[in-house]
Amino acid sequence: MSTVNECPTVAVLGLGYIGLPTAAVLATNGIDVVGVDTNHDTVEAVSSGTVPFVEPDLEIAVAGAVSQGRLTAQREVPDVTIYVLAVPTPFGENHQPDLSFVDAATDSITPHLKDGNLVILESTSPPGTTERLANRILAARPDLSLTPSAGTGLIHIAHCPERVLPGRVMVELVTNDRVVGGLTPEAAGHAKDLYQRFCKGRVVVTDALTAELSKLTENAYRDVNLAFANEIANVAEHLGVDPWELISIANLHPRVSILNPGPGVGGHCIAVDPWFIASAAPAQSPLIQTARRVNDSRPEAIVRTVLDTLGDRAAPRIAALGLSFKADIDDLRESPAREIVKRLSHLVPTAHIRVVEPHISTLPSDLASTANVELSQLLEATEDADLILLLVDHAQFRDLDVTDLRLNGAALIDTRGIWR
Ligand code: SAJ
Repeated sequence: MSTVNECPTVAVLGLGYIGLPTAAVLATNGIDVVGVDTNHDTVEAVSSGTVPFVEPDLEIAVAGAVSQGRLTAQREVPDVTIYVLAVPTPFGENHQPDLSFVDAATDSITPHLKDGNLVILESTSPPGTTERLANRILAARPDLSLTPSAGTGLIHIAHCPERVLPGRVMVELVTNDRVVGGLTPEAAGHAKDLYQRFCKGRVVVTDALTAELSKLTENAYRDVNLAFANEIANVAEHLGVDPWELISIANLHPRVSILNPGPGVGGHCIAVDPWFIASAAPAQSPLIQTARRVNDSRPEAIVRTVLDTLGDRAAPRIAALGLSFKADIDDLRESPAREIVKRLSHLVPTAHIRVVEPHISTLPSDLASTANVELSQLLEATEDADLILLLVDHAQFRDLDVTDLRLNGAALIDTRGIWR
């Protein structure tokens, strides 16, 4: 049997935080890759070798792959041998998974599928999504099947969840171990062959359901650990203890390793994925659901601290440092910093909130439409501030001389513990 990987051509659907780096790494490793995105601006940006978001070392990889002709971008789905789906999997009402992007991407490739093609779902997905994808394809294409059968073409389908850390994507894509879950062992084998072209870590093979759940388990594990740190911070702050000193002392124990508390847990992964477990097994996942709620309540705790600190000060000037969901990136998705600024702007309408976010050039629409919030520069925001609220530990803020800020007489709330 000829394998799909002898001389593969790959289409990556979704040129976002995961799809574009994956497309670039595949192309850099000698594979012809077509990036597909429904967003015209994204297609234009990638076609000209640029990157529409911040991720270290990505632009140089994209520019190189585009200039070599290995990576192209377009809105139409091409005929290739391997389709990689890297589209969003958000949640909707009541934290129920929204698979509309997966469905749309599936439907868009279905007419193009041919005997021997491989479809890989990379999007972090609720249990059963890979099977659902297969059923959708097979319902529309009765001429295809997952196992050899007379009169039908063979289609291979696998799930290979991404596990890379934003900010380190280009490194971790290559060095992390990968898990490949096939709907059939043959599908898993073909997917493994593809990832082994660039992945220096182990490529572990399993079934699709286990692969789906493994990714969700990893992020739920981290979320539960973050919830512990944030709950300890709540306890410490309530009792007048410095949470970072407390945790650093507790961490001296050889079998204790508590994470850093913060203003909450954001991003499109850890703040979302545990709900996919909760949705699939609600009665079996009380700890995971409680952890989500603990982390989701942290912005409210920070807002209360800010209100207590401001007291009855009239028309307070607040410098809010950072808006992204974590350090040194521009991603505002599910960002607790953004949530805190939004709540403050509503709760203290007389406040003037200057947001300093070095990685963006315009405020997101929910804040831009708020009269008392503006995007500002560090010095401008802090020089006459009544309160400096550190929300994200960007390098630019870590390197600040905090003594200078204090000299201006502003109150200081450091939600990341970087200026202790
Ligand atoms: N955070 C803290 N304290 C810490 C560490 C993180 O408050 O000590 C906060 C961050 O500020 C952020 C949130 O937690 O708001 C999540 O950040 P993160 O760096 O822990 O993780 P993500 O969301 O950037 O990436 C995670 C990673 N998963 C795990 O580490 C298990 C990554 O490997 C996944 O690929 C990614 O989710 C994903 O795409 O699912």
